[in-house]
Amino acid sequence: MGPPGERRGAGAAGDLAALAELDEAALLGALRDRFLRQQIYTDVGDILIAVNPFQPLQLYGREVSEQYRCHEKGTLPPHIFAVADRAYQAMLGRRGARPQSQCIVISGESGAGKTESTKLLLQHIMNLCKGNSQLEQQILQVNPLLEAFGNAQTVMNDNSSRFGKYIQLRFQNNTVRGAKLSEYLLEKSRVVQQDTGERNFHIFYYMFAGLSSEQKEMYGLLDPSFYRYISKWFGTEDVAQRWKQKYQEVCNALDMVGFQEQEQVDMQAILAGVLSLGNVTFEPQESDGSLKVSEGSRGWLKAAAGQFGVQEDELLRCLVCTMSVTRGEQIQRFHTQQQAEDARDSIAKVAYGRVFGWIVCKINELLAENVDPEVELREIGILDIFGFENFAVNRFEQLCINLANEQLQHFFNHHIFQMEQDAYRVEELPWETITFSNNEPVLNLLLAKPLGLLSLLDEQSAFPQATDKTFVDKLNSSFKGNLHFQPGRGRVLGFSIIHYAGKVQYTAGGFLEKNRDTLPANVRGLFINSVTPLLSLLFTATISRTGTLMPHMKTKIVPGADKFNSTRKQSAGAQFRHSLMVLMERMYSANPHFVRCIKPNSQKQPGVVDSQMLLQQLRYNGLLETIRIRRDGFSWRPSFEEFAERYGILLVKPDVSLTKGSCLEILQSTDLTGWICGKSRLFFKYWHQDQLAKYMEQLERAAIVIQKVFRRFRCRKS
Ligand code: AD9
Ligand code: MG
Repeated sequence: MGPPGERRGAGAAGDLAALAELDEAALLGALRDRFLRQQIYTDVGDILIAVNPFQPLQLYGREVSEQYRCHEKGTLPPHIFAVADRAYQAMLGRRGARPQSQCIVISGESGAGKTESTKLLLQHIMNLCKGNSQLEQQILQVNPLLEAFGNAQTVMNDNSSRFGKYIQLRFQNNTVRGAKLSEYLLEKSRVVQQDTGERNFHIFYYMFAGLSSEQKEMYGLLDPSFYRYISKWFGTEDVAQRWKQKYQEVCNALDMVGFQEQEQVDMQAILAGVLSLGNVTFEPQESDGSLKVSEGSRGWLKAAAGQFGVQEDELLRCLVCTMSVTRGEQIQRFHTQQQAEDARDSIAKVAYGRVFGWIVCKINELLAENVDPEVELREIGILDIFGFENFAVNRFEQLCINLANEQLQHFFNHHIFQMEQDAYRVEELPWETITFSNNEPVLNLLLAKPLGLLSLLDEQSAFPQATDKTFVDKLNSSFKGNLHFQPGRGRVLGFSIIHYAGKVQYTAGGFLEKNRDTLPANVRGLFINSVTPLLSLLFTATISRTGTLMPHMKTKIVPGADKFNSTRKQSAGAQFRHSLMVLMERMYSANPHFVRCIKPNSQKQPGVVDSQMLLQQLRYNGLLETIRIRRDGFSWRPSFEEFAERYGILLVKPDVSLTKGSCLEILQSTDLTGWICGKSRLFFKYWHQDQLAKYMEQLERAAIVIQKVFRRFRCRKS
């Protein structure tokens, strides 16, 4: 018996590990042909490749979901539901697996289909659980909320995730008991600035389309075209209709998650405040040259203060000057035009960021588990982060996003190549090493301490006199001759990094400021004293090391002496590095499943394949090497003990010893071929596990028949 695909013929194979010829052209051809026949899913052994169809396909109905429930690999075409099913069954320890936590890692560039895949995985897993408990429904329903506040249109994707998320579904036996959401690095800068062809977060547009005129009046909202932060373009009537519908979905989700009406009102008032604040501009006072609000934007300042529920003059003070206390004395320092504009934008970003953090907190409260302390808790984690990005202008955010993708690529390489090869070496099996492009050098360049890029950035951020220019100088001298680093060319201050997925040019402007991520002085005090209860709460809360909001510690702070600023907090880069580390730890402790999403063209068109683009993704995903290792390698490597314990039953005799001898006896009782016996473990191809599962099922069926016969026999006797 060979891999399942082989039996169906390699040409139409859903499993590329079964392809007879293996080179780039064959792989590209197979994927393209399948895609053009609307077969968007393809297996490479146990890894799923998903090519984005850019059109709704009839692939995800309830009946399909039922078909893939507890299915046997190879009997149905590759599907995202099959991955969910495998993870779920493996978590429960069915089909020959050891019961264990699982994680599903979805990767691919921006717009490749990660978020859609995540939703489908969740849908199928909830269906596997049963699909009708309140918690299961709630897990599915929080998504519109997250997308409205955390996604936006970019040039690469109309619904691009501007934050990363890891969803941990927690199970006891086969029932979901709770879920926890971790969010990573919301791209707050989008609130105040978007590049050509891009938009702000969806929620702002949904609000304008969905609010009634009375509501808009209540929030003090005018025509959307007035607001600088969102003034780009508003689209056609159709688009407005869709946004209106989306707004309704958001409201429903807010109700469902349990946001009080007052909280919802406050939240929208804060969003309105952010928009008004964005229109405030400054000009020098004639008397002393310090800044005042420009005549034309006085109204906006007043509106923002009203929407935030704070005093207008206090808000103004935060914008045009910094108050500090030195040796008991209050010192007032006036801002330059640039500093005032930066303060304005920082306030907008921090207010929005805290609203988002609070929503995630509330969702976590809603989905928190209700467990039986006697039963072991197991998890299925699903990781959906922002994909690799390479825009015309790449900033600090892109660097963090691409770092996360490097880390994931490393996780993939580690599981697919390194672990496999290490196992062969230890067991002294002959194996010509498969070369794969190891991205450790790039990770080192970014993460090493004390000389990696993020450390150098932190070092510079700690110097008040340092600038983006001194930071770049530092990089240029530290990374001279590094193969993955190139100094910037031309007039723009910047540098390039050669990532696993290609070279990206970064603009250094704003790196220091974004990394410091300081709250403008006195803002915390200002907002804590807001008459809008939610805003006050958001700023009394503390932010944990991992960036989650912990709303407690209600202490009043007197405006003017802001303690928050004086305590040193972690830089944005350090926080991100830390949360990535926590994430990786979680993932390394679980059994991984991989979904590699591929974007077939950059015009987001259905039925179109740009071969060059496809090829590039196959290359940097290391898919050719993956296929080889999955075809020639042995991805399942149980120890003798593990194997004999699980499959000893196939010998149908009492007391099977957990030794190599028993393992060989078991295997000889089957017709499995192609496995290898090492020094302490057995080496199997990925499909052997399915074949063994069949023997187990046969045995189970036989046992049931024997039981029935036995019962009938007993009945007759009595
Ligand atoms: V980003 O890194 O967040 O910018 P993703 O998450 O990889 O990116 P996303 O899932 O948002 O991409 O997919 C982009 C668009 O492709 C979606 O909005 C859909 O219009 C389209 N898409 C993706 N997958 C499917 C699918 N299985 N069926 C139909 C799909 N359309
Ligand atoms: Mg996404």
